[in-house]
Amino acid sequence: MCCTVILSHVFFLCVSACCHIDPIVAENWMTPNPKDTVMILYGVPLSPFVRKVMFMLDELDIAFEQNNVPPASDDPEFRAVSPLGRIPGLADGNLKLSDSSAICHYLAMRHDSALMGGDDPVRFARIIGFDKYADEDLAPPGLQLLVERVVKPLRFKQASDESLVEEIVGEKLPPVFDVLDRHLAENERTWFVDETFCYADMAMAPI
Ligand SMILES: N[C@@H](CCC(=O)N[C@@H](CS)C(=O)NCC(=O)O)C(=O)O
Repeated sequence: MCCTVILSHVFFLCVSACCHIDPIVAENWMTPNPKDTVMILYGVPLSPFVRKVMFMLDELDIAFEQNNVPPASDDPEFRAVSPLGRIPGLADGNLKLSDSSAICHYLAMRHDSALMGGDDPVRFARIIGFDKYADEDLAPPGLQLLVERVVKPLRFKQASDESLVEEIVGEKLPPVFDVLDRHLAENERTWFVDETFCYADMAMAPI
């Protein structure tokens, strides 16, 4: 075990040397600042993924500054946090994170919150399931609708594609919502996982 740790450290130092990465800098990149540092959230609140993180920050009562960068912005400060240009990104001192789920997990764990399910494995698994459902099943048609009905007309002064809107509303969204309606009806639940508000509800709500 000890040998594995030493070998992995040596490997990391060799890779760092070959790639000219200073291991101290690499470690700083991953090190959060003390809890009183003001975090910076990158991304406009129109994005449901940004709103999910805002939800979590608010629930945990964390003060933050918001840099309202649009998706795919070339702003170098933003690209240092989110290299692919996706929003949201979060900087907590030297720590830079992108992806709303990664950010929310980090925030909840750092603040020792039960919003991620605490130490109950079933609750945790259900929360992850809903997060992925929101991300992979609900978000694609939901975002398409947002683009057609909000972004195109308001931001780009373009007409929305009405046949696409019809397809999203008539065919793509109903089966995704049916699963959720059935789940809530069958289980007579107030919130998606159980009777307690948690991260799963934050993942669903913005979309
Ligand atoms: N799974 C990611 C999705 C983030 C995402 O796709 N954000 C969109 C805006 S809603 C974006 O930045 N798109 C720009 C791009 O993909 O270039 C998350 O949860 O953060």
